[in-house]
Formats: sequence, C-alpha cells, structure tokens
Amino acid sequence: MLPQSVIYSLALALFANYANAAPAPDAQQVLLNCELENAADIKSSVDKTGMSFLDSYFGPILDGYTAEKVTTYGSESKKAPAEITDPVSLMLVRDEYHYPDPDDLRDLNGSAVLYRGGEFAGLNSFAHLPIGNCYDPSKFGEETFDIAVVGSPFDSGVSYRPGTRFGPRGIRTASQRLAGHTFSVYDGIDPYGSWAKIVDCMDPPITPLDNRIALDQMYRTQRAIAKHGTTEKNKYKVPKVFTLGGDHTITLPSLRAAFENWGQIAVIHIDSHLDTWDPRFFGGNVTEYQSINHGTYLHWAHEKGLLAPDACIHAAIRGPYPGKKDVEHDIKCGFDRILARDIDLIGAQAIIRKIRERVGDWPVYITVDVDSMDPAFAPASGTVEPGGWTSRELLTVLDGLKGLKVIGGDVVEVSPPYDTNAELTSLAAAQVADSIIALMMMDSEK
Ligand SMILES: [Mn+2]
Repeated sequence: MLPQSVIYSLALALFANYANAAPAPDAQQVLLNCELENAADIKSSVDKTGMSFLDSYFGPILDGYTAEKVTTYGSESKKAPAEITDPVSLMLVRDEYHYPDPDDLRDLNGSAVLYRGGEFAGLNSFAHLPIGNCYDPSKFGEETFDIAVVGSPFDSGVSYRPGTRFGPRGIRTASQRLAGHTFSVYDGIDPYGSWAKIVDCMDPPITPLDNRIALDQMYRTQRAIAKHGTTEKNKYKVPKVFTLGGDHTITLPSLRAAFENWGQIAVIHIDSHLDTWDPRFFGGNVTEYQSINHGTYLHWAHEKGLLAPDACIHAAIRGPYPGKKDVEHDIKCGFDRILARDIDLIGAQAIIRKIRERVGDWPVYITVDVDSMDPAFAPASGTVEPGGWTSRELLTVLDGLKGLKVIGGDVVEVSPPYDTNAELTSLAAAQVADSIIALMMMDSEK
C-alpha cells in the first residue's frame, strides 16, 4: 500500500541528510540480499579485504566452514551440518554500503522491500490491505474483489461493558504485523499474498443513537459490498465479507445480507454465551426496540428464517443461563452446543469433527465472540466469563475447519477501552480474523 505523501516528504528529508553525510555513491550500487539474483552477485558485494561481517567478529574460522572440516574436528559419528550454499554472512558489507540514490523511492513507494518497517507505515487498514471503494454504486460492476474486510463500529446493543464501537480500529491496529510475505507455520497459507484480492472497506458511519437505523445502516453496507463482482480466479460471483465488530448484535445485519446471496446459513458461533435468548426474557418484553440486542440476535436470525435448520452450533459455551428453558429454546433455534471444558474432556480434534459434521455442506458463517477466550487472553470483551479457551485452542479449532464452505464471518465484542496496554484482546481478535479470512479465501478458489 502506498504510504501517504506526508510520510514521503519526511522520509525524503531524512534521506537528504543521510545522502549529505555519506560519501557520494560510486557506480557500484550495493543492494541488499533480497535484490541480488545469485550467490556470485553476493560475493561481488563482499568488501575488498574478502572479510565478511561475521569474519570481522569471529575471525576467518567460518570462512572455510566445510562438511569435511566439521567431521574431523568433532567425533567421527557426528553428523556434519548441511553446507550453506547461499551464505548470509557474505551479504553483510557494512563499510561498503552506500545509501540509495536520493531519487530512488522504491522502498518508500512500496515497489520493493529493501528494509523492514512497513509494519508501521501507511493508513491503518486491516493487515495493510488496500482500501476499497466500496460504497459508490457507479463502481459496483467495475471494482472487483474476492473478500472485503469491513468494520461495524457499534456498541448500543451490549448489556454490560460498552466500547466495542472502537473495536474495528483496535483490531486494525493490532493487525499491522499481518501483511503478506508471511506464511502460517501450520498450513503454509498467506491469504494476503494469495490469488485473492482482499480489500478493506473501512468503517461506514453507524449511528449510536438509534439501533433501528444503525442495524439498517450495517445491513445496507454489507449488501453494497456484495454487489461488487469477484476476480477471475474466484469460483463465486459474490465477494465474501468479514466484519470487525462491534458488539455481537452486528452479526444479525451481516447474516441478513449474506442470506440474500447464499441462502440459509449454518452458523458456527464461538462464544461463552448462547445468544439465542428469547427476547421476551433477555432484555426485552418491554419494547420491541430493546428486544434486539447482543444476547438475542441469533433468536431473530432463526425467526427470520436466515439459519439452516438444525445445522448451527455453538462452541466454548460456559456463561450461566438466565432461565431454565434456555437450552430448549436454543435447540428450537437450530443449535447444538460444545461447552468450554470440552476442550479438556474431548479435545480440539473431537470438537472440530463435531462442528464439521453439524454444518455439513451448508454455506457457513463463523462468528467469534472474543469472550469465548478466557479473560487472561481476551480481557476486553463485553461480558467476560472466566474458564474460557486459550487463544491457541481457539485458533486450533478455527484452522481445523479448512474445507468448509465458509462464506462469511466476524470477530466481535472487542472493547479497546478495557484492553491492556499490550493490546491482548485486539491481538487475539486480529489473529482470529486472519484464520477465518484464510478459510474464506481457500473455499473461493476455482
Ligand atoms: Mn456473543
């Protein structure tokens, strides 16, 4: 992504200083290793004494480092280490290094990665994704993408801790180290460097003063995003949407918009609470307005016919039930339940199997409330419940869902004002988003 012009000018000013202090560059411009095509180029960049950077610290012992020398040096049975054919030590040529030409802007405009530091640069989009032009109807047929990340900055449906209106920006800030050029150690996947075009549609304005209008704004946002076509390598015509919450109420408008494109949806709901509560008992029974909130939205999704019958499932459940009939009501809404302690009793593999069997071939929407995790890992959520999953356990379960038809998802209930200085909750949420986006990407590939 292009850094802003302000960053350009600051960096150029810095460069000007360096350029003045350093000797004038000669014809042989020394570049970093990533720019060099083969080992011969690297050798030609070694300084004139033939000493590499490491040699200057440790002496030339490493210079003749061969398999033969190692076997005679140690015991006979000692296995020689593999010879390094592309020795990094030859790359480090300190005294000979020349700063780039003052007009060389490749590292500043993003066309080459010469140095680290991109993590802090540019606008605060999710994982440094390009920002999409998502809400201009004249671009619907023109600007295509495969997955859109969008924020739903909303917290007027929460029953306990507020602050999730700042969730999207918190998660984006915590996501800055997710940025292409990195591959998961578990499955080798890098969704941002893959075939898929993924954009950040940023946050539309959502009113905090009337939930009816806010829910409609979020629904129209999701609907507009889905009107953009997809790229050539996508087997679907409709882009998928991943939403950064927001309190959990935001899942309802997302499901409503997704239903229009994908039909009935199997929801995998990872949360400490059921969230299918009968609105007559949870917060409602006074006005219709208050009957739609972060504890009842799944009831409404069921009542409006958005959910695949008997194909939805909760996981990490442990919050107390407000009433004795809650589980009965939950079953009527089409859900099965995996409890938080099942991770210890039956393990992640059995949980993954149970989820996969439950949702089958239905289009799947994965919604993760960060209160599914223990407060030790996600302290800043709307309604914290001790005894939850670790962030690792949650990510293990999510990554185990590879191959399902994941058409959308969200991570919700991140309230940055309650987070630690170390951004624990937002960091965990960003990683959850990363895992679900990867599932969405893999399913879309032709
Ligand atoms: Mn929830």
